Amino acid sequence: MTPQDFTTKEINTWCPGCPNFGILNSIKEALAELVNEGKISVKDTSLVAGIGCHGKIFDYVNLNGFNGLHGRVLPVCLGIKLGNPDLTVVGFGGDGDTFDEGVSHFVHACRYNADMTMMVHTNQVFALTTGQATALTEKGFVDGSTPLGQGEKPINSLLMALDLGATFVARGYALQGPHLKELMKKAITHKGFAFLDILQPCIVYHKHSVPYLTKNVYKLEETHDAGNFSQALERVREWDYSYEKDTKVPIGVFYQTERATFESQWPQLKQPWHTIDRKTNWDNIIREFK
Ligand SMILES: Cc1ncc(C[n+]2csc(CCOP(=O)(O)OP(=O)(O)O)c2C)c(N)n1
Ligand code: SF4
Repeated sequence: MTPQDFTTKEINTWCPGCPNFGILNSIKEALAELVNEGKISVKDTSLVAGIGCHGKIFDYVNLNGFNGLHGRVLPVCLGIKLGNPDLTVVGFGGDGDTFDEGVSHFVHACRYNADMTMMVHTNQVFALTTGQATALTEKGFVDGSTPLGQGEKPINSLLMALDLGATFVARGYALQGPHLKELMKKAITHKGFAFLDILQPCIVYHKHSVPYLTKNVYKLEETHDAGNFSQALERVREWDYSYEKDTKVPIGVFYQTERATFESQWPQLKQPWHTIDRKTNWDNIIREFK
């Protein structure tokens, strides 16, 4: 397979130059490579997206799935996983989608450790609705809905995920495609809940993050042990999603571990019931409605 095999006929309506294009390219490359390596199959892979600029990725990747409600990516992913644990499930959310409307789902997804992946397009604004502050926007950010400046500190989503028990915690940068593709492959093949934060600066409503990130992003790989939880905590604290100081911003896999998945602990799912070829008994159904 090639990345082009995942292209759809939909007209792309992202702003020209939006880093979401980088995410789109990387996911198509990651999926093609995983299929070619025999690690996933197209038929058994499901894509879920939320509502927002990020959510349009649903239209641009040729995979089955579900474009859900704002903030509800994770419950849909979990429903798919419980319906058929053999499927590979990949969710895409915005930072508003995931950490405002959908924050409770994120909390429990980290705790449950179902075998699925959540990729968050972190642009630190509600971009589709013209740039209001999200839970990840830096303090002091001014826009039409916060004319006096955003009052609260942003959530550090990686720190939150670690504390809540996510078994794979990583961050990529939409403008570093090859590195992001590798992170996506690792996240998708991880057994358990994988959280991949993707820095995706919105070049319309949060454009100051582009030069900042381009200057400060660096790769963790050489100096970091992803099996060490204390080290992971230290590294995710290096940048707090704010822009006051010229702080380095690490990307890469911060933490990876193994523990029992949510679905492996459900006795009902130990029987391969979802593979049974069930026949519809129309007579019974009609009788019920008569
Ligand atoms: C429950 C609900 N609240 C609000 C909206 C309006 N809404 C649609 S898209 C959007 C912003 C999405 O922002 P984010 O999730 O950060 O994604 P981005 O557009 O930045 O990719 C909002 C607030 C909605 N559709 N549903
Ligand atoms: S508004 Fe921002 S996030 Fe949305 S498509 Fe345009 S540049 Fe991308």
